[in-house]
Order: sequence, then C-alpha cells, then structure tokens
Amino acid sequence: MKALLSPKLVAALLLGLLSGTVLFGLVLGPVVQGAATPPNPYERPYPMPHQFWAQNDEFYVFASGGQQGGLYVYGVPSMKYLSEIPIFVEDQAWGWVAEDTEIREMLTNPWTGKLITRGDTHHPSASKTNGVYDGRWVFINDKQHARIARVDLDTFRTGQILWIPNTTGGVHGFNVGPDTKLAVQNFEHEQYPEEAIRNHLGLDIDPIQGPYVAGVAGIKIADDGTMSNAWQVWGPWHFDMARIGWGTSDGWLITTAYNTERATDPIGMFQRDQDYLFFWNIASIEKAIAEKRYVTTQQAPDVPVVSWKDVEVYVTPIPLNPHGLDISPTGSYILTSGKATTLVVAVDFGKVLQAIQQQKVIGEDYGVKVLDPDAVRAATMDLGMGPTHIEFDDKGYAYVGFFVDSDIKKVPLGGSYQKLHGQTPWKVVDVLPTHYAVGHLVIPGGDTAMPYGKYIISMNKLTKDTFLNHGPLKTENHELFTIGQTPALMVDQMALGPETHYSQALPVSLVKPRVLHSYGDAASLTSRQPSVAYDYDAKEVRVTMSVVRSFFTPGVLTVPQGWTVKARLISGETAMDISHGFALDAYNVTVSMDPGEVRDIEFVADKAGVHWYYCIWFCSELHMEMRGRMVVVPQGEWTPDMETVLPSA
Ligand code: K7E
Ligand code: CUA
Ligand code: CA
Repeated sequence: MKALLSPKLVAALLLGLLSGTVLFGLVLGPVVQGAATPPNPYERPYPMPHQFWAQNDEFYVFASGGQQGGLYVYGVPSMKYLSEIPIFVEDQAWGWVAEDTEIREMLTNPWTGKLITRGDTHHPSASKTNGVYDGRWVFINDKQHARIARVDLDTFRTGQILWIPNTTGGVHGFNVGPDTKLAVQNFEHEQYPEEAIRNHLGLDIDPIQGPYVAGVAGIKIADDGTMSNAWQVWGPWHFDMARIGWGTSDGWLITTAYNTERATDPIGMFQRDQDYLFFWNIASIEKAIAEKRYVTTQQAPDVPVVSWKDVEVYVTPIPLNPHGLDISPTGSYILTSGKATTLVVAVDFGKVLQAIQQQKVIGEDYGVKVLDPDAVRAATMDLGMGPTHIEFDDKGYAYVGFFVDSDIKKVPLGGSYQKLHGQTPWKVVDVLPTHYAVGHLVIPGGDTAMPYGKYIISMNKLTKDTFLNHGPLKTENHELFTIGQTPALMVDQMALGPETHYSQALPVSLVKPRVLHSYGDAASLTSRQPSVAYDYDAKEVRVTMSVVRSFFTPGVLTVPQGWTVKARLISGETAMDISHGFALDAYNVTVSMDPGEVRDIEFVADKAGVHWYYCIWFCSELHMEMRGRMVVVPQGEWTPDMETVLPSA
C-alpha cells in the first residue's frame, strides 16, 4: 500500500475537500512552475455551459464490461459515462433483448440451437488501417462462450457475433491485426476436443487427468467487417494473451502461456520458473492449409485444424506466469511481464528473426525450438511487484501496470526510440501512484503503430474505499492521468460497473463523423404501412406496427389465444433522441426502437385477456398515453369477425 498516495496528492486531496475547484489547479501546480500561469486545460467552468463535454472531450473509451457482457463507453478527459453497448448479455435498458429475432439469432449457438445470454468480455480491439485506428469497428471476445463480436461505430450496436467451433470456451487473448483482415483469439482453458483433432495431434490426452490441448483460432474479416472462422492451430499448450505483429513483427502471431506445465491445478501451474513467449509464422499456417496438412471436425467441416508440428513456431523463456503481452509502436519490442514476479522482459523482434536465422537455440520442447533468451532480449527489468499489462505512448515510453505495487511505472524504450526521449533506456523515469491494483492500462492508440499519447487510464481492480461504501460488492475504478509531462498527473477518476479488462480509446474526430442520429429517412419509413394478417393454418398473427409519437398503429390487436404473434415494429421517428419502446403487460416482452429503427419480435400469445402494450421511453408529454391493447381471446371464443381491422388511411 506504500505507493497508494503521494504526499503531493494527499495534500491536494485534503485541500480539495475545502474547495473542489482548486484540486486540479493544485495537482497541476508543479508543471507550471516558472511559467506565466498558462491556462489550465483541466479547469472546469462553473456552471457548466451546455455541450461543454460534447465539445471538449477528445477520446471515446470503449471499456470491456467483463461479466457485464458488453462494453461501457465514456468520454476523455471528462471521464463522463456515456453509454453501454450490450453484446453477449441481454440488456433491455439498451434495447438488447432476445425477443428481437435478429438479436436472438446472434445469441443462439449455431450448433446446439441454445440461446446463450451470459458472457464475459475481455479484450476489445478496434479496426485498423496500416496499423492505425480507422474508427469503423470495435471487435471483442466472450471468454465464457467462445464468441467474437463486431460493434459498429455508426450505431454503437453489435452487428455480428461469430461463434468459434471445436471449443468449450475459455477464449481469452484476442487481437485484430494491423489491416483488419485477420483477428486471432486463443484458448486459455485447456480442451478435450473432438476425436479428429486428438488423433491429428497425436498427444496422449486423458479426459479426466489431462494434460489437455488447446491453441489459437484465426478469424477472417472481410472488407465490410463480416467475420468468419478461417483456421485453428492446436498443440500441447494453452495461451493467455495473443497479438498480431506489424512493422518489425509483421506476419507473426505472438502468444504467451503461463501454464507451460500443462497442469490442471493452480500449484501445478507454478512449477516452472520460466514459461514461454511464442512466435508463430502466420504464412506457415496458411501454407500448411494450402498443402492440405490439416483435419476438420464434424462440428466445423469448413474450418481447417492444423497441428503445431506442421507450422513454423518458436518459443523463448520468459519470467514465470506471464500476463502482459504488448508490442511497441514500430512492432519491434515485445514486452511481457511475469505477474507473479517483479520482472518485465523486453524482447527485440529483430533479434528474434536473427536468432531464428542463426539457430540460436537452447533446446526443444514438444519439437518446438527454444530460442536463447540472451540472444533475443533487449532487457530484463526488475521493476516491482506484480507487473500486469503494458501500453506505449508517442514519445518512446512504455507504461507498466503493477497489481501489487498499485502503480504504473514509466520506462524509456531502447533502440530507435532513444532519439525520441534521449534517456537511458529500460530504467524507470516516473511512477504514477494509483488507487489500488492495476489491471490493464490504456493510452489512446497505445496498442497501435501510432499512439496518440497524452493520457493514460489505469483500470484498477479492488478499488476498496475509493468511493462511498455501497455494500460488499464494490464497483471498479478508472483513473485518468495526463502523461504529456513528467511527473504524470492524475486528473480524474470514475467509478464504473464491473468489470473492465482492456479498453480501446479512439479519437472523437475519428468516430463522431460516423455516428448516426437515426436509422432511416422519413420517406423509406412512411412507405411501410401498418398491416395485420391472420394465418389460420400456421396459427400466426403477422403485424406491421408503426410506432411514432404518440401512437401505436394498430392501437388494438386481437389475437386468438395460443397463436404466435410476429410483429415488425417500425419507428417512424427521424428526430434526434426520440426512442420508443414496446412493453407488454404480463408478457416477457420489452423491446426498444431508436429513431427509424425496425425491430422484429415474436412471441406466443398464451395468456387470455386484455394486455396493454406501452412505450417505455418518456418520449413526449403524451408518453403515458402512448399505448395500445392486445386482446387475447380465449380458445373456443374466437370468431374471424374479431380480426383487427385497420382504419383506412
Ligand atoms: Cu483481465 Cu487482459 Cu482478460 Cu489482464 S485480462 S486485467
Ligand atoms: Cu414513445 Cu414514450
Ligand atoms: Ca507456469
């Protein structure tokens, strides 16, 4: 706990109690020494003018929600919560429910037909062009159910969910490549796959005792963002993190494993004092497939499964039980941390290529050549307790988070980065104290070829007493620092719901021009007239319902009990910020339509009686009155003259 609060920060916080508005000025004090009091960019006007943050925020942060199952969105530097993007978990607040047939299909396992509405999002990865964010999409993994989603940044909604075959889940590391053509995700949880894979690998696998197998899956991304399963590589190991290289490391897939012991219990996973960093030549995977050295499974007859023996892969030892795996902006340094140690290793990818060429090898493991660590490392740094993840800025520095030390350490990179900062590389130049344990960090663009720098956000675990007590389950904490200077300054912090792992921070200038206010234009919407049709063979009522302030049309819908209702709800709104909902008394149906949105829903009208449907958004002064009736006529009492007749237009 020693590094929780610097004396300067304590003083600033205490004084801040007397006057909240002086806090930022005091924290910023040291940098402006001697200068003619330049304007303080973090000073907030009071009262806040309208649109202050809409005009001043520089970045959108897309923070994974962990067990929340989607993404949180907030602005930087305001640290103002903006929205949530539900993905793998239903969330009626944001209109993401399985009564919607399109959403239901995305959430349904294609192989079992089961609707899965739980998930665990970890690693968002934004689309890139030439290694730089392009603002089109954010992709993210569901660790629990082996799914990958694409979030479209014109709507801030999920556009596709791709299910990964041949696995029970445990999909952890996930990364989109520098040109958004390939994404990779790996299996952290050991697997007992279909027989075809087991036979192809030729390893002894006991279904109860293990050791099991695992690997990495490649996902192809088409120009329009459509994802498909491209291949899988399986072998003896299971992986924590996965990254696709660029620049110096272009064409390589890089993974870490903390359980090179192949153990099935925690103690067993700590038996080796070194684990591995893996380098996979992506072209060699494609070559193996082109040469038909693969198998397929019953579940996924179109997805080639390649053995690690048939591809070009190398390992090098790294401190035990690594967690962080991050690539410097030029793609040259791979930084990885031993989370149960004090060590952070910088591997020079140029040296890796040399070591491969010159066969600087110290042994073999399962036939994989072990590259000499002395030949590939640029530095082995002893930096502090419990290093986790690493990010990079635009000035040649790496920032390493420490779970146990509760701080971030700033370290100058070597090689070509030295001309940016002029400092001795690999020595700590700044320590940023955080409130409690650092998990991931994010610098805008800090995982790309072009970091924007300027800010770093620490996504803390175990925030304990940072905020008002709110019960045994404490919320999480994101802390914002400015890093344009040394020492870095903490400018703000926010509570955010459980539980962020990684985030992506994208410039407002990249995202905002794409964002829609409405799904459709008035002309296309008014062309879709309301209608009701009764199908006595299928026992279905098919409805096209117009939804516009402050009417549902039809306003009364008659249905024979037990029939299926298939309704297309069309919002006729084109005005900004006018959403409507459709919630149905005594039925488990609640959907939401944003301006111009079309939603298809389906349910069985099994409960007789008068059921009102009503709007769930306070959309106008006639919001309460915006309702209609579904009259479900008991079986045996229905006669065709009870059918809904729409008023002629
Ligand atoms: Cu939580 Cu990136 Cu899944 Cu570390 S991982 S914090
Ligand atoms: Cu529409 Cu309330
Ligand atoms: Ca280990």
